[in-house]
Amino acid sequence: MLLGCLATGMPARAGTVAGKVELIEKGGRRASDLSDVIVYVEGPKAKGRPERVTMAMKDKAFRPRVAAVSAGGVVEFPNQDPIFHNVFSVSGANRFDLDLYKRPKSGSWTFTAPGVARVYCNIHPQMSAVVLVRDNPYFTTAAADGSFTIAHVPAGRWQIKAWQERAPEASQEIVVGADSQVTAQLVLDGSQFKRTPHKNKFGKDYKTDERY
Ligand SMILES: [Cu+2]
Repeated sequence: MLLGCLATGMPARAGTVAGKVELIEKGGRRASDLSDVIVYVEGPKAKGRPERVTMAMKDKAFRPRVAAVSAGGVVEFPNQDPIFHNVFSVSGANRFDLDLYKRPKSGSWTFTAPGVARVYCNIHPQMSAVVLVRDNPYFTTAAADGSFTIAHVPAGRWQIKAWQERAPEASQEIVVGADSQVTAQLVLDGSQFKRTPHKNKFGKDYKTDERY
């Protein structure tokens, strides 16, 4: 058993964190689809397994719009539209620019810096996505009904956090024991959210006419 744990890189003393997340939208309404919420454990530092996540560009939108990887994870950005897109980010150390390509070409980026990387298209201002880069592999995307399960979390006292782009992070302290399950309930408050326009890759406003 111990050998097996070492071989897979999983902690020998670990438990499961499960629970539910809710999101309060503007006007106090509860969100009915929570599948763009990332839930993660903060505290334990561990290298993730090599990951490759796909975020396609289709009908001038990123699909999915939100993804999480551990540092060193690769996100693939295939263009499934017959028009050019230009994926880029100016988020700190995760800054990148994949330049112009269209279907059937694809580009990818290795995200190395833990944090929130905001991803845009330099041509279409309405295209936006987020890659949450973590310093451990203990994260998951919530199900549409808000439920989540994170397995193999090392034993210890940590914070469980929920992230969604329209709300400040929600967090709760958890104590994970070996071979046990901890339950968490997280409520995100997105009632104060205000959308602000972003700049293009040159730090300028977008022009309204699309040239490609
Ligand atoms: Cu585009």
